[in-house]
Amino acid sequence: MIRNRKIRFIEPGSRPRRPFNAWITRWPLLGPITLASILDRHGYDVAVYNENISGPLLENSQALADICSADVVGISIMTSTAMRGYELADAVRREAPGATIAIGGVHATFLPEEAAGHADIVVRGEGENVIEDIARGEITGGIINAEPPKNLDALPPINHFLMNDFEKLMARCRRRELYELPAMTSRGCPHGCTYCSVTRMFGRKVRRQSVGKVYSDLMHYASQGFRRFFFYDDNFTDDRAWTKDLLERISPLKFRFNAQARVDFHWADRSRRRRDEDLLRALRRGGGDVLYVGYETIDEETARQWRKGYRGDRRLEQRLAEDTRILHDSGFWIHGMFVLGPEHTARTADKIVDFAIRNSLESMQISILTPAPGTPLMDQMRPHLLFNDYPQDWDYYDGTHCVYNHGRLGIEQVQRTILEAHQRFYRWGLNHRRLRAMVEGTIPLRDKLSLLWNHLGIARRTLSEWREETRHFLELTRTKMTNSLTSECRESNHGFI
Ligand code: B12
Ligand code: SF4
Repeated sequence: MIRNRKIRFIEPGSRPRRPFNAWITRWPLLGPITLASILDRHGYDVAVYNENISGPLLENSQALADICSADVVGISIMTSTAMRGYELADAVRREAPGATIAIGGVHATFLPEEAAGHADIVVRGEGENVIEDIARGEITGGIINAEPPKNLDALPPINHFLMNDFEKLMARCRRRELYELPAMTSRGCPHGCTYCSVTRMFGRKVRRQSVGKVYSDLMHYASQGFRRFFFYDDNFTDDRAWTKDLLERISPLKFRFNAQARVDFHWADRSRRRRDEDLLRALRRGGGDVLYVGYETIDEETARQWRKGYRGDRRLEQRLAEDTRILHDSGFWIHGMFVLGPEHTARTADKIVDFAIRNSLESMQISILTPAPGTPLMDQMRPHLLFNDYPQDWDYYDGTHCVYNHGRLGIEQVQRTILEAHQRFYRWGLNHRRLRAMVEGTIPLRDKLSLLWNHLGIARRTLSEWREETRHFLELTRTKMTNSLTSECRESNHGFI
């Protein structure tokens, strides 16, 4: 009976020309694949379509026929993919009126009524505890508040091969062992940054898998030929004892991994006197080599305002430089993530790039502070939003488009500033640290050259598409501004214009 139930999940594609598409096409969201893995284990006929990997589904008649013949179609949306998700849901509804459409994901969690306009079922929160009821046909409609799974050890290892065209993605990476296979060992974050959806979505109390469970999942992935991982955890190093324990267990296996961490995670005390050398060593020995570091800002006042929780007495910039040096001395490649807010100017972006170049960050990105539904920032910014024609304007809520009237710079200048900042940084292309990383380390030179070639190619393509996107976005902004001025005039002229 269950075996006859056919379930298809979809991760809608990122909009063309979105600057970070090269990475989005590499790393799928884990939500749909996790839910599919649960159903697969229970014997359902299940598959995941990821438009970032397979291309536009509405132009793929074979994929569309497969999706439309499913009993349940589950669509996962974040804010920047919400509109595309609705387009897909509407198309499935037209083609296959009998299929049950379920929408979930972080955007649907905070705007369930909007999503309900395109689906039979909207799931708020984590879907593990309700997905089987939906698949079995026991839940057929409504907005469901799902209880989060308490015991993450009960989840099966993720079956990435349930994703259609996963092999195509592997082929792009030349060899399976070079692909950073996504994994996630925890849910939730103890911090509460005003712009972030994570604590509101997954909670402040972090739920973590046991070291034994993570170890056995990694061994399972290794048996499929994977040797590199990307731990999607929002703060991989937060629980020191757990992190050391895991890394000690996996160090003999010689895996490599990327992870997200705070820049100051290596201090064992709040006054920055005692360094946690054991943790740094364990990270290296366990195979950590790329760290995604959310610096967000190098400016004291902004750090306070955004509740970054940086500690210490000296100037923030000096402390961040010291932290960066410590991470570099331990051999990590650092991708620095920064944010430009409404209180900032072009000078702020310049200072960030100076900081990134001076401290030899291997790569970096500056995002535009963007409000997401359900966050305190959204409440503060609502009156200033120019892009508020929903759902289509959600397309621009991706941190690379300024969706509000930026009081200090104006939207046009923000866009130019952000683009020029990246151009300036990436013009340096090969900094000495990257060159050194090329010659040192364990990856064969041939693979390094190909990785480097890929990275440079991605940077070049990304910047050229970004210039094009900026032109398009600025035209749209001008039209919106003219329309909003015209309607203000109309109101002040009592409708005579
Ligand atoms: C990995 C990651 C990325 C990767 C890959 C993303 C991709 N393919 O889109 C990269 C680095 C490229 C990236 C980019 C971006 N990201 Co990101 N990313 C993440 C991260 C760290 C993990 C995602 C994940 O796999 N989570 C774990 C799984 C289990 O959770 P989930 O996918 O949400 O699924 C659960 C539920 O949502 C639900 N569910 C989901 N789908 C469905 C479907 C059905 C039918 C049901 C029933 C339930 C259900 O059940 C699932 C299981 O519990 C999250 C933070 C986080 N902790 O989730 C941010 C996050 C998703 N990203 C975020 C943002 C803002 C971005 C960017 C806009 C940032 C930028 N400036 O570049 C871009 C845009 C990407 C895009 N697609 O357009 C925000 C999204 C906020 C929002 N409201 O949309 C998040 C939440 C982080 C944050 N700080 O708030 N990201
Ligand atoms: S930005 Fe990072 S540290 Fe802040 S709440 Fe979100 S996940 Fe936690």
